[in-house]
Amino acid sequence: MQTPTTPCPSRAALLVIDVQNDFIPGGALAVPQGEQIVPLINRLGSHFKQVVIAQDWHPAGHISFASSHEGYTPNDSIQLPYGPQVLWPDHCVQASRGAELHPQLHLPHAQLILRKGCNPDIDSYSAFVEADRSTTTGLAGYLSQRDIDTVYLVGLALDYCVAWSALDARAAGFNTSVVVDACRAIDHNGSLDQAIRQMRSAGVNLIGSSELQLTVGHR
Ligand code: VGL
Ligand code: ZN
Repeated sequence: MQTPTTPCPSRAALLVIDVQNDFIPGGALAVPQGEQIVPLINRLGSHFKQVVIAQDWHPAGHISFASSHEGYTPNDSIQLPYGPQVLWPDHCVQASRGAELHPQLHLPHAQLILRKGCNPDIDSYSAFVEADRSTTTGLAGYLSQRDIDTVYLVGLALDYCVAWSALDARAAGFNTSVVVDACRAIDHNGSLDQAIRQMRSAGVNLIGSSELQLTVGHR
């Protein structure tokens, strides 16, 4: 009757990406409807034994902030030593209210909160590898050492941090699915279409939460 989308759910982890005040309407880098995914993420999370929460966590004056570059405004793009960088409003500054996880996010059994984007000179959309494409966060090693071979991603924003994390999870060899209805996108300048194309061609599964088999228990 039920067809699992993953061959071995007990070796799966849920990766909850950047569900933080600054990415919710009212925050500094609001993702439209970002608040709507929180109840679904809580429900999905309760079925996973392994939950990892990623948190965008920038020092003040971070290189990805438009305010750090004279004459630039948010959504401009600049060239940095590691490649093109979109400039953002100041957001998720370490220890600020905006950087806190959404107050309704309820994942008490999550064992790892991974903070990324902490390097003042390198952005990190991905929870696995920073934007220089070589500095790792250690997350792939953490998951492998816990015998995880499958990851499901949810959170914000689908076209930036979720997509980059999913692509890197796939590149690191994990079976990788993005639960699309548990994500919301920024979607500027075609970023969402591009992210979806890239994920598809890399072998990332794009699924709906109803396709996730929850009753046979990840927990
Ligand atoms: C994000 C832009 C800048 C995200 C983080 O979480 O998708 N987007 N920093
Ligand atoms: Zn950021």
